[in-house]
Amino acid sequence: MVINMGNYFSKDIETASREKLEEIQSERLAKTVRRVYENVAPYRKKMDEAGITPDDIKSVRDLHKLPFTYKQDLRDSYPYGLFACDMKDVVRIHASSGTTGKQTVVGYTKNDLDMWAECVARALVAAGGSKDDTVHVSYGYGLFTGGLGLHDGATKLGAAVIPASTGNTRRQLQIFKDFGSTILCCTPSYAMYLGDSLAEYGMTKDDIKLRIGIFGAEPWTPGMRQQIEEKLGIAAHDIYGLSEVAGPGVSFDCECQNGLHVNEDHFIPEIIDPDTGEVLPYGSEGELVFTCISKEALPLIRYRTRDISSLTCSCGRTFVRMSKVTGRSDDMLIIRGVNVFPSQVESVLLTIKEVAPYYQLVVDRKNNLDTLEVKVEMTEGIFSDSVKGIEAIEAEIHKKLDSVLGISAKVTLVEPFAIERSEGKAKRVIDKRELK
Ligand code: DLL
Repeated sequence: MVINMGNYFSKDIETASREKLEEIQSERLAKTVRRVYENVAPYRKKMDEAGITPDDIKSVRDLHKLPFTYKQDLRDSYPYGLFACDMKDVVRIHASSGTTGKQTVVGYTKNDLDMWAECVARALVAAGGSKDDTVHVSYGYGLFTGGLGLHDGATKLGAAVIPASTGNTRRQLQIFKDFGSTILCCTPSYAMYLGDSLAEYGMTKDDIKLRIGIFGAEPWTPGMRQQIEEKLGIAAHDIYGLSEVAGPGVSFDCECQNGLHVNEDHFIPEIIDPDTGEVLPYGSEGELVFTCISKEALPLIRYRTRDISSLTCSCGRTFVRMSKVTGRSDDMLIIRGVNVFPSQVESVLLTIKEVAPYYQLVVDRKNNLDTLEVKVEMTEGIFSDSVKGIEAIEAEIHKKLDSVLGISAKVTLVEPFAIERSEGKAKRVIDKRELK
């Protein structure tokens, strides 16, 4: 296996020994814990309550002693209460997209932005990118971290960046063709949509030069990867991140396309049992937790992501790999006693060409019985491309869902773009039972 590193400057750390990496992590962790204890009142309080002092944290092996941080802690300290630096040193502010409640605000110093750009540049290189590429960024620019995150990473790499942002599909395709975009960065569902739209605008994948995709910000299945690769003629790579920890680039997949390497010199990952908080061994599935060990403005300690994944050893790069995030712990639904994950629904929808992978699960309770409705967006070309009627398509989805989920669901086809999106991400679950 040839590792894509080019002459990239992070080669040393990405292939360092585990011992060397742990040494760096331990030193950075101890420093960070001391800094938050001294500068962030809510952290000091939490550590005092847990009976922990900065002197107790000497190495990564002491990490488990520290209390967790939750999204609620950021909300309680809204907007800047968990910042560990002086506001005059903050040079950028972003906010999370707020798909699950009030937005959370995050800040970066100049050094934080450099570190973040470096993490994203590593992702681009691992996917086969170089300074000779033309990087087309179709994530949203603004408070969302996707647009500027990929932008700064590609700039750091020395590539030519096209800040296309979201929307106006015809224009995006025209830019692919005229400007010669070689790397596309956007949500996987938008990549699917762009692939489907080529024909509509009289183009084929041979009219464009795209060769790599850097897709993330929402869960996507291996089936979706395959379809995007075929539609656009590219290698589709996964990039993961969350605003609270940094943004895109917390982890990324490489040429193996088999798990995402965590940038462990900046973020220490753990997998825990979401119910008990117990740290689980490599290979076990559980909730991802990250500790930021090099950030200045917002170094979150043991941050509970709610994302479900597992960790495995690496493939040549030193950094540990996390499995593709299949969903969030708060996305898993228990309907009539059966566990239902949105990714199961997606895998069914991918087998039906008349619908897009934009869907929403609406769960309710009627006469003490849970009900599930699956709303699915039709593709724009449904009526010209298919001879099936809407009822026949709904019935087909119903039947397939029944066999995959093991429960019966009402299926409703809705117009393209009818499902609410935030920063390109569809809101996939509405659980009305919580409100009753
Ligand atoms: O979505 C950052 C990002 C932008 C990542 C662009 C990748 C590309 P937030 O808006 O704070 O930040 O949302 C973070 O999105 O906790 C996951 O639930 C989900 N998520 C992000 N990347 C992936 C991925 C950005 N590759 C939340 N696979 C996270 C699955 C992902 N879920």
